Amino acid sequence: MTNFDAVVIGAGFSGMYMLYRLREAGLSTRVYEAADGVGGTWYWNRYPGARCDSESIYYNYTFSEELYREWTWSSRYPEQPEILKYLNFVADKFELRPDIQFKTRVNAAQYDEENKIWQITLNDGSTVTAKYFITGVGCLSASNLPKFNGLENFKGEYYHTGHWPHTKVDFTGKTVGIIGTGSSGVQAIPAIAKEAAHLTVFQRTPQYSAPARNHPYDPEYIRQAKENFQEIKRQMRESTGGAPGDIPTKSALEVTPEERLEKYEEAWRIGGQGIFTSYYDITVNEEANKTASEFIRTKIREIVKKPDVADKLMPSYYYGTKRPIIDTDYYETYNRENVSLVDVKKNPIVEITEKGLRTTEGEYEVDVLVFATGFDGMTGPLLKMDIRGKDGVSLKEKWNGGENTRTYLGVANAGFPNFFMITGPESPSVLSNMPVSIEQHVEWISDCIEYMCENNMESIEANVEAEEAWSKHCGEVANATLFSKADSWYTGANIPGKTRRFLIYLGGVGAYRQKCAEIAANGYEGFHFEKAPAPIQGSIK
Ligand code: N01
Repeated sequence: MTNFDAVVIGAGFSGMYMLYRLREAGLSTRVYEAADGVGGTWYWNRYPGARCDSESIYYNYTFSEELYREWTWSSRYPEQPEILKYLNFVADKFELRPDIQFKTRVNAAQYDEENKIWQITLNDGSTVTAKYFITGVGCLSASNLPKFNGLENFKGEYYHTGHWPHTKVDFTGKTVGIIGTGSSGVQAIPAIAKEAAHLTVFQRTPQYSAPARNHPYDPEYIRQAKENFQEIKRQMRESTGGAPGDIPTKSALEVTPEERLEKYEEAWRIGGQGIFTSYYDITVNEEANKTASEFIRTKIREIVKKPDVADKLMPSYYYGTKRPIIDTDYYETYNRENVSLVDVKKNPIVEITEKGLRTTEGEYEVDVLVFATGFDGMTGPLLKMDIRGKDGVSLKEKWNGGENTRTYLGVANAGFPNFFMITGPESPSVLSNMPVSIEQHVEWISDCIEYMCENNMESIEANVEAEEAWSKHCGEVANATLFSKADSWYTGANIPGKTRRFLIYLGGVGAYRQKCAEIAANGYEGFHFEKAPAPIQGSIK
């Protein structure tokens, strides 16, 4: 049986950097990746219009200044192929591929308490062992295809945005139906509408979206970013959301309506997430939230020419409590003659038929169905595997359908020694600029492993009390906001049977980093170690 010091799952941003760090530390490391290439999210999400909603000069690794200087982004919000190209560039530069086994899924992992080793079962039935078991599976990699009656009868083609084919899907001359208007749907709808003969959007919840106003970068702007790399990196790491920028200090309610409107108009003109970050209480105070929500509703009424369509597009939940979306011509697309909008909250989908789908109102015939129905977020990717810790207890059993989902810092689990999750539940993860949070976790984990090697430790495990306290803190921070009020994938409300819990730490990237650093500096407070009986042998330095 092959034995590694560390096994990492996933070759996206997380797994690639984890591999780099562990190899630098002298550990024999193997990454398993289900796809046939690197990229993670950016490998799978190839739907038309897919692009990032974090600004590209911040949506990259910062561990290597050389890398930062060598790579040049074309535009503010680059499309999926460019981000995938970047990740391939990183894999080439650091020669990562020889330690990644592609087209291989990890099905199960079991902690062998006696030998203090993880036994990891792959999809070909073989088993490898590793002292450290690390997941870099992302928060949004388990796609959610709701159980629609009759899908098997559909005679046309159908696709999920999170699992898009690698060859171009040609919509020319076809009638297309798309279900879902989250970030994926809002990006895909304008792109598909340009090609299809007719596009019908089946919308359950209308969304707030602001214009991205993507544009090619001015070479001088890029030159300055590269010049100021160290300062940008510091600001990203100390920020709230993972990108430089002013932390809002004012309440939306302490300024005059005129001043507020001017601020929102300016944010709308510049594009991006400016409305979301304009005042500190947008996601905390209902009245403050209403000012931003109403501003966007007014914009929708101005853009969408047909009043009945505009009415259907009016969102009513608290703005920002579902992922705030940025778009390119989303609302404008509803002015096209070849696009229609169906309200499936009012008239729910009853079944998928041979020729399309039926709502309570009638049947819609389509050649192609696109499911932009999202993901089983946060815990879904981890629970796709059968991960078992001490006493054979599985993560699924421990978390009990979401009722008991608890972690320590979002990186470790009581009962699961030597198991680390990169951007796991209850870390800042998806409510931050992901690469920043990924780098912080990877560095914390590799520092911890090096500490264990230096101190001859055989295992590390989170304490139950520390885990409970962290989970409680995480919940308290979330409950002080409006986030937990929304039916979103943030809370697990999109998955039937999943207990509603808000599993993202909202304390901010900088504060979280400091907390994790303090815990490490205090000898890994909240964890307990077991010493190795004899000095650790092997490839570890
Ligand atoms: O998924 P979603 P997504 N019948 O869950 C609808 C990241 N991301 O893939 O709101 C009818 O947001 C559902 O309706 P409702 C980003 O973090 C980033 O779009 O539940 N409709 C909703 O409209 C994002 O938040 C980027 O009522 C059904 C949609 O499907 C996350 O991924 C780009 C239904 C799902 O929306 C997920 O986004 C893309 C049903 N049975 C994604 N079930 C960028 O960086 C679900 N829906 C730009």
